[in-house]
Amino acid sequence: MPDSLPPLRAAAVVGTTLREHVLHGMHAAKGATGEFTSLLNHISLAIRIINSRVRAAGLADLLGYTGETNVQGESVQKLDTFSNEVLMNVLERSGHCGVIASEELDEAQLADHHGKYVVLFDPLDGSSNIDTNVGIGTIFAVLRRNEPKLSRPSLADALRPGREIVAAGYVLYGPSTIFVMSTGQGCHGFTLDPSIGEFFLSQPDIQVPTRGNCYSVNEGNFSRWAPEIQNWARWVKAVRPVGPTPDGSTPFNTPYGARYVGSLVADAHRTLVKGGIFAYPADSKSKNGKLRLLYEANPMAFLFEQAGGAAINGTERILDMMPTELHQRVPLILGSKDDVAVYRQFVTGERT
Ligand code: AHM
Ligand code: MG
Repeated sequence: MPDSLPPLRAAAVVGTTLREHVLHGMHAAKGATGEFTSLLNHISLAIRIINSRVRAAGLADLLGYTGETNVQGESVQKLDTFSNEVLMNVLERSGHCGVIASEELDEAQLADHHGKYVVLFDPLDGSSNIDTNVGIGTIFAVLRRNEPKLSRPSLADALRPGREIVAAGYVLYGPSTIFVMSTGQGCHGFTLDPSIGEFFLSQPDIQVPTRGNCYSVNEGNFSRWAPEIQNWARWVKAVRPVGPTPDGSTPFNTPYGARYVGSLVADAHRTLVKGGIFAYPADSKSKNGKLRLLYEANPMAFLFEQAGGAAINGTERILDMMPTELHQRVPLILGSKDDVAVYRQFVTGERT
């Protein structure tokens, strides 16, 4: 080694861990008891366990289907079941959850009577991509129960609008494992160092660009969409005249590029980092869209808003929707503010 290298300083070498980041937030919050911090640490533990199995799935006989069908009518993969059991187990043992609900369970589980929190999750999103080694993920939202000391946990604790979320995140098991999280103070990305099993802050304060140049949608559904959605899809592919944008940024005159993985976590993560738009609209087959409000759309919407982006169901802000059912589906459009605004204009008829 050349002796001209400067000596390494620990502060520059050891980054901020997820644990430290969460703890820092707790110290800043008045009256914090440490339960929220402990809950997030439990979620992080479950994620590291799921990650280790996802990484070795082909070796551990974890690929393929269980032969069962879940409440959504979808075939259950072995990794779906495993991920669900890990999260359930870790969350129940945390003692902080009054209600736990998962894409893989028919009903919400009413857990610890004194648990202050509600955790809603999709344990393994993009499961149709598992067997082909394409990016998959975990998505979750945390809400605070109403009056946990006075009332028993109930489904009503979970059926709250997304604007009441106190923390949300997703994990993308991609080339590296990335954990994107927000506790309402910005949106931050952490990368897992697999050699020591610790998440380190790698993308502090993520900001979605105001406008992007990619659209992400399953265009195989084109013939099933309403005419206004078809018009939007024609618009993103059209060459448009250059004109000034409202914020004075670079005008776009080329068609948008298409990027669609088919795993919400992967498509949303790319959109969060690079800008543009992700859309899963309603269609004649999926009349209310395909994605689930409580554990897919709401946590993503929370993260995108924290990063300066937007999320709507076509016309309405996702976070303002009042859920009526645990597994409710919703059209989901999220991404750069300007791109989401253009989509909305097509839906409302301001653009044709
Ligand atoms: P899953 O949670 O059962 O995996 O299903 C949700 C997935 C999303 O990850 C993705 O955005 C969408 O469904 C893909 O649907 P399609 O195959 O219709 O494009
Ligand atoms: Mg999913």
